[in-house]
Amino acid sequence: MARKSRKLVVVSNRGPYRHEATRGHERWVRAAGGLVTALDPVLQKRGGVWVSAKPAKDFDSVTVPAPHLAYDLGHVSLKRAEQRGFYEGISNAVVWPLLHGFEPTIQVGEAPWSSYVNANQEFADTTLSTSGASDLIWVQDYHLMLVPGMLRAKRPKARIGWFCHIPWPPPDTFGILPWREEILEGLLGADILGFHLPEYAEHFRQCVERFTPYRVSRGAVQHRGRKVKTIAAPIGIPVDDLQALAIDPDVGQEVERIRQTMGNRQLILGVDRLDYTKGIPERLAAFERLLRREKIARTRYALIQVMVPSRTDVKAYADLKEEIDRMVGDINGRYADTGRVPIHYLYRNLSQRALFAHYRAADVALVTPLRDGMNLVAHEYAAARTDEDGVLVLSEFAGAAKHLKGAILVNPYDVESTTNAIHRALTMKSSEKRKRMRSMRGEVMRLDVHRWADGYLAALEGR
Ligand code: ADQ
Repeated sequence: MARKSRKLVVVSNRGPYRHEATRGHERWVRAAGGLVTALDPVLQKRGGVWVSAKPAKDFDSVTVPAPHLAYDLGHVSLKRAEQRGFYEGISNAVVWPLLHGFEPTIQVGEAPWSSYVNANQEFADTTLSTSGASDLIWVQDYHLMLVPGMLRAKRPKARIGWFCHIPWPPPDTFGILPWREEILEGLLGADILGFHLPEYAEHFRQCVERFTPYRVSRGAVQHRGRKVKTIAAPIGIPVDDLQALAIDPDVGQEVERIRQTMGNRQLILGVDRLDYTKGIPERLAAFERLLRREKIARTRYALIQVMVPSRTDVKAYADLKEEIDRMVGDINGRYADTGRVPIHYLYRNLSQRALFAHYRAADVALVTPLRDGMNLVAHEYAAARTDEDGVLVLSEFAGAAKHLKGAILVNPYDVESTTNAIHRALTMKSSEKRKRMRSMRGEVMRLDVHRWADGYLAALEGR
């Protein structure tokens, strides 16, 4: 079968696992975040190689049992200074905010662009030495936008894909980047460029038309005698595995424990990487308004906010952490009674089991990013609710909103209407909840991550 014979080589900045062995004590950790959630099950199923940066000791991670890895790990070693410039300086302080449309947050000029170029070259070199001419190479995300071009220069006939896990903005925003032409040129080294939504792909093509001499027609760019296709490929989650986890009896016991601990109040849940794109302060403000407005809210409702520490070395993230700490303290100080606080705030990773127990225990999930490529927490919540209970309040600015029509959609900048949406979710009739959840679950199954990968890789192989 031609399909199985081509080895898959995934290339991303952050890899899936790190193994530690200190004084006879072994520990495996798995990286937190959407990219690993999505791609690990794909590689576990297909096999192949995952090339990534050698993980730093302090990366955002969850301790996991030793995995049975069905694929190989390849590592790129970057010098500390180069890693800082490339990862913190350019990728996270400039490219991430800009592609999310947060222009005022970008900090151009603090790190040299050469660190991004050099790091991308290291990734390209390791990929070339780890792969063969007929392998499928699938580069991931905004850290590695020059890698497709660097691979193409050495291997003109290779099949190279790139996938964008975050939004792609219109040309007026993208055009702010001082290195816009180089980035587009780098990406156009690929055969297939994938985006979550048609509108992100459309924005990308508009950027090509504005900032390069290449012609765009019918979803493809004519690049130096080759055709580069742009496609919308909305990502999903490994639905079968996660549904099995959701109905595991241990998870069921944990659900009971959470409910009892929370005094059988109705539970509202937020789960995020700590990031300013996720709209956490706005969400806290909406919950505060509910507490202020409805006297009974204090005794009846509780918010559990779980946040994974993320990018703690970038200033904007440290500032946000302080702001959230202060808000949670203020709200709890004002509305708590002895033995009962309105916001339970966990600043750490949960194991997948604990996370799914929280999804099952939550009457309402709040997924209210200010901008998000897709958002897999929304998918996970629906997958966990095999009981067809629970309501999702979802930002219209998450890619997931284009798919999960059973959610209550909100504009997270509009605090008042978010408060109303939370209230509506908490008081919704069971029959309406069931109807909405059923529709979302159908869509989450349709967007299963294995289908996503099969569809993308079929396009990459030209099938
Ligand atoms: P992220 O910004 O990381 O991903 P998201 O898609 O929501 O966002 O994925 C987060 C993942 O981390 C989920 O699988 C969630 O379960 C996990 N997680 C979050 N908080 C956790 C906690 N406290 N403990 C344990 N696990 C936790 C990027 C883009 C998204 C896009 C994905 C995939 O920003 O828009 O959906 O890539 O393409």
